Amino acid sequence: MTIETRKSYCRICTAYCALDVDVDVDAGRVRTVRGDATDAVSGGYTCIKGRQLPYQMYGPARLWQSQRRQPDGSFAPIPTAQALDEIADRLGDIIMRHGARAVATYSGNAAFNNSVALPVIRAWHQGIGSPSNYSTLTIDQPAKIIAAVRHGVWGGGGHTFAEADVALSIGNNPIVSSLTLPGGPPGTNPVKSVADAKRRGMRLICIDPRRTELARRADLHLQIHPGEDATLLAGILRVILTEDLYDAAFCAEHTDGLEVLRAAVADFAPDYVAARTRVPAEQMCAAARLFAAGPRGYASSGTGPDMGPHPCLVQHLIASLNTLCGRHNRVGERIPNPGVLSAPLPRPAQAIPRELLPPILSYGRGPASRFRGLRQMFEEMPTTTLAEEILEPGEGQVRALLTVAGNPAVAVPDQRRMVRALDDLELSVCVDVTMTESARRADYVIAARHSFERDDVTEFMDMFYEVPYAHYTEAMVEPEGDTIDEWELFAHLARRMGTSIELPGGPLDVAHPPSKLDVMKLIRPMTRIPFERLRDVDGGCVYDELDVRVDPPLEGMEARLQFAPDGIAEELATVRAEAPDAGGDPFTHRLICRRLGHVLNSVGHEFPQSRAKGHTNPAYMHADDLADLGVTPGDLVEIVSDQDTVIGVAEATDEIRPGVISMAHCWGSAPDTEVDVRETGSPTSRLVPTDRDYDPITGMARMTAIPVRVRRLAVPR
Ligand SMILES: Nc1nc2c(c(=O)[nH]1)N[C@H]1C(S)=C(S)[C@@H](COP(=O)(O)OP(=O)(O)OC[C@H]3O[C@@H](n4cnc5c(=O)[nH]c(N)nc54)[C@H](O)[C@@H]3O)O[C@H]1N2
Ligand SMILES: Nc1nc2c(c(=O)[nH]1)N[C@H]1C(S)=C(S)[C@@H](COP(=O)(O)OP(=O)(O)OC[C@H]3O[C@@H](n4cnc5c(=O)[nH]c(N)nc54)[C@H](O)[C@@H]3O)O[C@H]1N2
Ligand code: SF4
Ligand SMILES: [Mo]
Repeated sequence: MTIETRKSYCRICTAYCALDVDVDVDAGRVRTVRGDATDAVSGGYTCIKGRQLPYQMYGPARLWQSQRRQPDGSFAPIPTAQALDEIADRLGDIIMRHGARAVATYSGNAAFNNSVALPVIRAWHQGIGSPSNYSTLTIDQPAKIIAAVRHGVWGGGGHTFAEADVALSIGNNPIVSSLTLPGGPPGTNPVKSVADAKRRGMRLICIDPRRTELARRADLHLQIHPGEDATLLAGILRVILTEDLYDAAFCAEHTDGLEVLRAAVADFAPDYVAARTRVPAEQMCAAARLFAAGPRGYASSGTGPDMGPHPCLVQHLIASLNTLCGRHNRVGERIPNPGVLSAPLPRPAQAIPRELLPPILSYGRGPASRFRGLRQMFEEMPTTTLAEEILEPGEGQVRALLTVAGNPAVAVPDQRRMVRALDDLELSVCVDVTMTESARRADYVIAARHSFERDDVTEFMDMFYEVPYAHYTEAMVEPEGDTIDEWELFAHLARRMGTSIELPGGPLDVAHPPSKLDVMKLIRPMTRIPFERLRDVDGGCVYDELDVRVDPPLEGMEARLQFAPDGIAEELATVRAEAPDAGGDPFTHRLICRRLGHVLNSVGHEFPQSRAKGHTNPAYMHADDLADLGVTPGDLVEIVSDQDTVIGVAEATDEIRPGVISMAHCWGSAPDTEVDVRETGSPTSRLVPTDRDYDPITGMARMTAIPVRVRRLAVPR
């Protein structure tokens, strides 16, 4: 057996940890992986999920051949090319009968880690004339993009964690989630990054209802009552404004609306904020002063505040906090990471006018949803409306759904309706590496390439790294079985349907598909470092030669950052008028979102080492709550929201306060299989309504701070 070690990176999550991959060249198979200690960013770090990549690739659950549903409901293998021809013909027929809008795509989390899938899918949709392009973006953190558009984008970029004197992290636990957001603690090699920062004296403030792995490392942990981020941030802004701790010169030169914001937060006095958020007033004031003192540092956030109430307001307040304290790079400063794959455009020290932002940074225009007055944003439809768009008859009804690298049956809010919708489709296709809960309900399941069978580049993270880093990987082995890369699948459909895929650099030749590298170049025709150079480097690399400085403001380009764009003062008044959460009946508890280290959403539940860590998503509660309920760890509890009910396995934790339940999502199966909760977990998405309690701009459902009540279930263990 000849083993060759090749460099690549893990694509289970966006940490993109660099790996040394041992390949058995005789068998053409990946054997083992380990962290690449020489990598400048991940430094050898990996997690339990990534170390099981060979199992994901070759384990019994791997799908090697596409499947077609038989009349009796079972699946039989079908050549992928034949399946795609049949699917293309059926899509053509559906478009003829119902119009192009009837054809929808839902791209899941794993699609973001294929470096060309999403742009190709977007262009394919434009080619067939269907706006029905959905992804997890709109059930994740869409509020961040809305805030960037509404508040404004600073051309010179913001401060990074690596150079921060103080960092404020809100509802983000990168130590477990590995999620990196601009200015926040890096999700790649997170333990070391945070330790290094603390060693050089950086102060860390965390706002989280749970004493997370990150919060434990913080100088100040503000243990907020779930869902009260808008109140707390308004309070912090008020302290900074009333104590004159802000960058008045920067604000005078580059912003509008400061006095409106000042008036809008005036009623959020420390005692009021403390009563609502359950963060002691002194602690809130200390956090405000510490953050404002800087002088460098950034306020960043993860999913916590985005899944709660008023997500767009909260993100606006976070953006405003950074601007208020002047945490933007100034003329002549070096931009730590200008983006290796970004176009070499000027980076001026000013706000970029809205009309010059790329289409992905847009909302409120484009086709309207048929529901709740929502519209396309980021050239996508809101995923919280997908089930209704499928189920509700009338013009524009979705009749065919292509699910790419996602698992809507467990991930999308209002699970019962989503599952009903999947079953109602005329044509349901899933593209996946394994048979998922969604795939089991599909007409066709297309066997996808595993990441180790694909060329890819660290596209999604390009702007988020703290240094100009990129990693181009080629496929580790020749693909086995009869699988397909997503972009080739859409090229195949376009060829058969006679439609086009127009990418920024020109049309994709669907009759003679080029190499994946060529597709990357069509998507990004201008990059600071040419793709060929990235390809020719073995492993990840920091392109330190990219010495990009912040340019002076551009002649004739006028735009300012906005503290009080439309709706902000009004929404703050709405928050102020809300009755404080007294935690009374009927909903005694608040269920909050969290991640578990051994799985990624619905991925990895069957990996052996992950299963050994746990095969359910425990309902974590404070010991006092368990005692009150007469429950001991391991007992079953019934968790009821105003939408639905799930069964959970109770577990004790001292990381949260009484009255809070912390529970991971994407577990369990389709409705009515709760008996298996100890083996398969249960889907919190079932508790979440989409037609009430949603954000009016994005349609985002409330997936944290969910009001629930809980009681013991008297069943034998
Ligand atoms: N209640 C509640 N609901 C939530 C959340 C929450 O916090 N609370 N979080 C939300 C968030 S942030 C997200 S992102 C969504 C996740 O929603 P989804 O993305 O729909 O769910 P995942 O489980 O991540 O699905 C990823 C799928 O990709 C497949 N896959 C893995 N690798 C590959 C590959 O290389 N190619 C292909 N084709 N497929 C692959 C996996 O087998 C899996 O089926 O859930 C959302 N739902
Ligand atoms: N191991 C692992 N890694 C993952 C995933 C996974 O499932 N497992 N999922 C991936 C996905 S799809 C995503 S989007 C990212 C998410 O990445 P993160 O956003 O870092 O995810 P979490 O670790 O859930 O951190 C969210 C935090 O918000 C807190 N929180 C909950 N409610 C509130 C609230 O009302 N206010 C505040 N301030 N905080 C609140 C929770 O207690 C939690 O600590 O992780 C990705 N990485
Ligand atoms: S943190 Fe784990 S899952 Fe994410 S890229 Fe690294 S090894 Fe893979
Ligand atoms: Mo996500």
